[in-house]
Amino acid sequence: MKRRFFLNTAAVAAASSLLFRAENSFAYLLAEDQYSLPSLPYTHDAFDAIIDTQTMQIHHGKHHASYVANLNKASVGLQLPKSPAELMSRIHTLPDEKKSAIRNNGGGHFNHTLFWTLLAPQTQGGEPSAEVMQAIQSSFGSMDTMKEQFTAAAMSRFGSGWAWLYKKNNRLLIGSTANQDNPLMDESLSGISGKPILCLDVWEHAYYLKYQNRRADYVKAWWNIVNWNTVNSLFAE
Ligand code: MN3
Repeated sequence: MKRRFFLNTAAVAAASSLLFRAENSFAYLLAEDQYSLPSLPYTHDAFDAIIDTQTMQIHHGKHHASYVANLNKASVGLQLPKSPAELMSRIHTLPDEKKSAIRNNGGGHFNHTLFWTLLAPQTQGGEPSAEVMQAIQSSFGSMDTMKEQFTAAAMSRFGSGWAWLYKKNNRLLIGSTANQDNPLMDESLSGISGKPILCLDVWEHAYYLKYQNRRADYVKAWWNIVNWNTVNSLFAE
């Protein structure tokens, strides 16, 4: 009974909460295949008006899959945390010869796994909770201002990277990171630190087939498929 409820009504939120669970969530996985590609909680054509089917197929099945495969390769011989979130917080402590491969591919795995849970087909993403709205208002003044600042972060990230809304000391902040860095990494690597509750992939592979050079159109359309239910869960954890 409990399990059915979990799968049917909270699958997406649960998937994202797995990312942040520090203990034995992935303990059953074999050491040589420590990390695995999560399946998507929707079909590849779920966002067709906003993110086209082919982009979803390539982005998840090729790009994300490569990060997982390369992370597993780079992990051989190392005792790494099975939780992707815990792995992020340890990257700065890794030996130099392994650090960049695990930073890039582990970051890629963590970021994409989180990103998928933060998308929902239009009308299915819910609304910000009262707590999230209050935090947005106290940190930015209004939802519109938060969206403007987030969009500016996404637009001003030169080259490949991510835009983030993240929680730090009970405040919400907005920033961006290069490549596959994220706010769970040590600030000396990523430039920002905190707990991410919303993210947007602004690598060209995320939008080029449909939008080409028009990143602004992609960012504007993406707001329509934000999964606020996941944002609410991440904020509340
Ligand atoms: Mn990507």
